Amino acid sequence: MVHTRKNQARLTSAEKRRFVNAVLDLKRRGEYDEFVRIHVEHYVSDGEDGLRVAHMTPSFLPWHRRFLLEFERALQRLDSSVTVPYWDWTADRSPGASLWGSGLMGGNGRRSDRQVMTGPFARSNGTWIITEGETDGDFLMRDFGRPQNPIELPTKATLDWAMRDPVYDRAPWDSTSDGGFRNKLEGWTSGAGNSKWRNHNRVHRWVGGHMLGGASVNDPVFWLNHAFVDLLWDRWQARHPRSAPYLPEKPPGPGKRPLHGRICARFERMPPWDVKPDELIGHRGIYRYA
Ligand SMILES: [Cu+2]
Repeated sequence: MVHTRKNQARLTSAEKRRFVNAVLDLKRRGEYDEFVRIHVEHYVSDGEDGLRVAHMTPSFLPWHRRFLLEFERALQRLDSSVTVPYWDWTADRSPGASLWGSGLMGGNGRRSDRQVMTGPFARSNGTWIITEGETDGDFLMRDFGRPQNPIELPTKATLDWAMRDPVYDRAPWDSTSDGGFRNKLEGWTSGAGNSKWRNHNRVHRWVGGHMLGGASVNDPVFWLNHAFVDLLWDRWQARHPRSAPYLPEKPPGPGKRPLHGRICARFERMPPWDVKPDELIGHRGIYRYA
């Protein structure tokens, strides 16, 4: 059956409760931390060696699509009514948004140690204990808007600038790609200061705390950000029906150092699932966005 992912702002309190309970249940079973580990393991950047499958790479979108699906399936094994909601950060832009209420994500970290004190993921509730990734403590941390060096969530205009680009991605297919929808949405730039972070990356910066690094999955809002990013790939395809939905088609050849073996072309397999970007270009028959 096709399931529907909804905007978090339109969830009923019962839907929020069921989503949160399934996430907490997954955590108690030890399965949640497996998702944190997978994300940490696949966090390879330009400057490192090896295949970049998840970030700074064309397969940023299909890799996270599959990652979300795995997570959603795990939740649905516990409660078949649950789907991953999405956070439209061009609309819900303040710490007062219902997203951060105690029925869903809980609020900001406190000033002293950035520890989240409200909602289901507060350490004091006893379930949300951080075990994966480097942290100052075993509690979830957030630092909304980074008051010591303020940053805003991405604007509609910056998102539209990414959505307008008719080319999926461009060589050198990394964080320095100077055009192409993928990097404009993922958000790496050569800019300085606050202009360094755009769209998806800027959301991670704005939330702060655990959302900053490879262990960002420790903050459940990770999934709501990525569900919106996933929806944006759909919208981009609908807006550019004549564009290739994924690039590159073919892997860069052995002569093309340093690209060879660093990225996944359309028909190459993405670890850890043995699935090709091509198989994740659509999701009809699995889920839809409302
Ligand atoms: Cu990621």
